[in-house]
Amino acid sequence: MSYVSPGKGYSRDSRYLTTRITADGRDGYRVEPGRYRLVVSRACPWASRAVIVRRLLGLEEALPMAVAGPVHDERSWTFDLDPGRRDPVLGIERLRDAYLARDPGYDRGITVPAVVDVPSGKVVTNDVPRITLDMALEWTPYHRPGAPALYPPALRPEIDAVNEVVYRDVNNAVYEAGFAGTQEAYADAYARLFARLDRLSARLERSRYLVGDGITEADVRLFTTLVRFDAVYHGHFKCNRQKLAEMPVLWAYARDLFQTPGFGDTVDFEHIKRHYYLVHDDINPTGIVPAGPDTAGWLAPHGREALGGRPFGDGTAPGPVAPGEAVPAGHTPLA
Ligand SMILES: N[C@@H](CCC(=O)N[C@@H](CS)C(=O)NCC(=O)O)C(=O)O
Repeated sequence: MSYVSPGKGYSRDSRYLTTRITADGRDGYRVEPGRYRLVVSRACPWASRAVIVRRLLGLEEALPMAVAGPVHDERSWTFDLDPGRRDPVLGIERLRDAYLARDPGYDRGITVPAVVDVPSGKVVTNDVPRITLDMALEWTPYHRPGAPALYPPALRPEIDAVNEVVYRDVNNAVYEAGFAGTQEAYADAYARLFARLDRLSARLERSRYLVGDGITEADVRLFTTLVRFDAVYHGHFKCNRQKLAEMPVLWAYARDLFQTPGFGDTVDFEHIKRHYYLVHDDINPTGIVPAGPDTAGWLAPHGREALGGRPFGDGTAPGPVAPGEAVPAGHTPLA
């Protein structure tokens, strides 16, 4: 597959299916437990936001999840981890089938995360920035007792402002570096990325979390890029001024989150590496998946309790990972 356009910078297709699942059902899809299926890949940083938020809020039963295999072909993500290589609830082999059920002429990326309406088999939404906010705001009757407020009204302007620069200069900039088709485009993305990481590091030196004194949506969005940094962005995407493990504040911040229930227990380093190094075969034509880095360091003490902060605000940490949702031993340092 071709991800780089020679002579050009990388431009992300962010035209989403923007239908929303809401408490009042204004777009025709009402919040209803068990009606929808969240389709993800654990490799994907955008999908991983939804995996983490779903677990922090305790939506596992209300919004069941389908995990696609890490390596997709040019047509689609596939359910090749499931018995018979088929999602047991949707009954399909490829996520593409749910996109075509929604729109037989659908000609854009078959992307995760996607939320599928189980009765009709149609994708309702793949609107990445909206999916997690709607989990926080629209699914409240189904949140677990003690669920944190990930997008509290008083903090929204600040969370939105942080999210905007983190998207531009971190979440998306690593892709702009990795898929750059000119030296200039690469240099621009690299400079923006590390300048922003320096600023975030200064901010996080004094404060345990990005906004307020507890975990918010902003932390989830930064974490999903940081946790992939040394495994794929440093080498495969050439974001190599330093490794995360060489940036002490950000490394401690990321370890703190990793060790918090709901974060590290959703991360599958094998899926991450296999996806990036095998799917982007134009920038890794040998298809060799690196053996490292050693992930044991994610469990080292981080010392950030000293900054204070209340990870879950007035709430509590989520309980154990739901049955059947554990990341396989050998794919995580936690097991
Ligand atoms: N396209 C979304 C993000 C979702 C996304 O790109 N997911 C990737 C995996 S990390 C995907 O599903 N790619 C498959 C494809 O584009 O065919 C965005 O612009 O924010």
